[in-house]
Amino acid sequence: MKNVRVRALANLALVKYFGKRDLQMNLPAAGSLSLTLEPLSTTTEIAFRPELERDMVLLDGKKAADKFASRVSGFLDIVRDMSGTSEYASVVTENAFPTAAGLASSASGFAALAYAATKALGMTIDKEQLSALARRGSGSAARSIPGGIVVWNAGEKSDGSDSFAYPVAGPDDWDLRVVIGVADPGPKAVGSTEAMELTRTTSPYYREWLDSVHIDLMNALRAVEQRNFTDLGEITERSALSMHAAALAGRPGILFWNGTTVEAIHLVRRLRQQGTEAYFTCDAGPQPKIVCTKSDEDTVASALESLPGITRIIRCHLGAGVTEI
Ligand code: 2P0
Repeated sequence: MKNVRVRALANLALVKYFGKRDLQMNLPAAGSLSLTLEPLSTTTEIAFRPELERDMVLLDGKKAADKFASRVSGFLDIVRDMSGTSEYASVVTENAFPTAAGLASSASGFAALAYAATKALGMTIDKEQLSALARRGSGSAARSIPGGIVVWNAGEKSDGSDSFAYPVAGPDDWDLRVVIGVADPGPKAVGSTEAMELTRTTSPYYREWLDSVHIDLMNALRAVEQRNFTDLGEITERSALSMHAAALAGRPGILFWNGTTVEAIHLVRRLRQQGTEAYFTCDAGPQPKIVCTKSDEDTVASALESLPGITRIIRCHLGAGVTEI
């Protein structure tokens, strides 16, 4: 069967996904909204071959660790079930950014894998079904299929067919920028799935967190429609702080931040006082991510770059959905 090579971008949630309604099907307890981030890309090449006795997975030029390889194989089993093939595949995947450091490599990774595998097997599948499929690999991967500004519906069905992401603005519709500071390039201390489950089952603030997501998502959608950056930015920062507050209140408390992350929050507040419209967000790792518009990007980038503990900055803009290359 044919070789297929695809490229997918990571995404940054402005309204966060943190908590599942179904662990097995990877269904979120609430919707979320994200920006698709160029140039944070994963490139994946796949070929299904009759002579293979198992899936072969290369990650960033090396044989993948067992944990990662079995996650890829588990996902390919779902695709094999859907398509009716029993062939194993060789998968060569490369991330253009630090893997598993809270920079959403699983989002671009499983979006790329879902598209590459279904294409290679000649499956007819629309973008919404593809998004729902990518979700099975990693929840946030659902949001790396469409491109631009994206909403992922929680959905209600138990089979997950209504839990997919769709675009609410194209990559060229609004020139938003994200400046990411790398505060620790190493792998994250707690996995997202584990952190979400611990928060769901032990945090006294989990219910309140979920209630707040519904309101934030509605208001964020309106802000996108109206291109109201102040509203979107305020919702973004609030959503991140609320998510981390719910996780911090888990038992044991989950702390993704390091000292540099906290300094970045202070920095963003100082920038705003000085008239630069910048908003903080952060995911399941310590890297601060600052959302701004094009006119403030240089100011934000040089401020973040000079923060002690930041080893590198990555400047991002809105990018496209998954594509064959
Ligand atoms: C998000 N995160 O909305 C949230 C905010 C991290 C914090 O989606 O368990 O790798 O595979 O569905 O998608 C990262 O978690 O988790 C994530 P699974 P995923 O971006």
